[in-house]
Amino acid sequence: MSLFKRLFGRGIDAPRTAAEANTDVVKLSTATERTRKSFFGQIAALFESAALSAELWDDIEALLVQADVGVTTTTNLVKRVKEQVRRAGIKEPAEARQMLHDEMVRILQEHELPINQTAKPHVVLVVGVNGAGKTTLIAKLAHRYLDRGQKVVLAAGDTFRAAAAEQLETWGQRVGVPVVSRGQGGDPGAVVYEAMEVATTTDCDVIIIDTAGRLHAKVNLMQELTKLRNIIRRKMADAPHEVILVIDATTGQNGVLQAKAFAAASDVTSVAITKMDGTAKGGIAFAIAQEIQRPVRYVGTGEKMTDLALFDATTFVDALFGRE
Ligand SMILES: Nc1nc2c(ncn2[C@@H]2O[C@H](COP(=O)(O)OP(=O)(O)OP(=O)(O)O)[C@@H](O)[C@H]2O)c(=O)[nH]1
Ligand SMILES: [Mg+2]
Repeated sequence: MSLFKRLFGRGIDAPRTAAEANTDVVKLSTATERTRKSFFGQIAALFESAALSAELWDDIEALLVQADVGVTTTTNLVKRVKEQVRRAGIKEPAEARQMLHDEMVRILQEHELPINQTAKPHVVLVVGVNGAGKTTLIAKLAHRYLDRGQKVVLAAGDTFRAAAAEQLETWGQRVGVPVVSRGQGGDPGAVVYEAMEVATTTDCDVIIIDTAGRLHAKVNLMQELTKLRNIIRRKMADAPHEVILVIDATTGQNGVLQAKAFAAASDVTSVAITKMDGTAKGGIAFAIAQEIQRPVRYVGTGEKMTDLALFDATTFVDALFGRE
């Protein structure tokens, strides 16, 4: 199936033309360059060996763990591929490589869901630990939706951190979308309520809500998110339509565990992996898909508003193995 066909129907911000789909591919490919040139390059090179030996599989396993695929995910993955190779009687390393490739795609596709974006406004809640890249992701999403002809409003729901609202306002100006904000110390619930009203009265297609990554020690972040969700529901019963969990690719397995706790406590619908451009350990995407059990929907590929790619499992694995 062509990339365009795969991406088509993945929401109102999916590519509308083959050329647009290609920009997502180029960004994913560029952002995974460090991973491709290090661990996955070495894996690809191992498959150029003359024969499939136990040692070769051990080396591959070690490289996958080093690339942050995670010990459990790696062990299960290699076990499955070895079993498939044995059953199919495969002797050619190149064929085994294809099986590993396909199995890796399968891991990433396992939790994929059809995306339904028919509600107006489509309400997106963005959550994640502090510094993960939530606010930047929101700016990128706003830019992407705007570019697709959608009318967007942002809600500065992080009223805890000093300058958080200003950061979102600055992004709003840069991107060219309105931001509902009450500054530091305001009630996030009131901000969200007002933004929902603004979205309805100004005929917005999409509302994207920023949230705090950290609160006072005595305030439970998860309870706050539940409260926000209830306020949103008072305005629109089936919202939020998307809850995107933002995970920093550079935080390693520890970051995945932290995110897992987050996902367990909030109804996350998908994951955005940020800072893929800043790591050689892009294998983290597999650990995330396995541990969080949600589809990866976006990848952050840099600090600019255009540095966002819609995730596609096949494209991602192709990029890691160095196929264009
Ligand atoms: N290289 C790179 N940097 C990124 C990416 N996404 C975010 N960043 C940087 O990461 C830092 C933190 O990003 P924010 O968007 O402020 O993170 P946050 O989750 O909103 O943080 P808090 O509001 O403190 O919870 C900023 O310096 C961003 O420029 C990315 O995809 N690539
Ligand atoms: Mg923020």
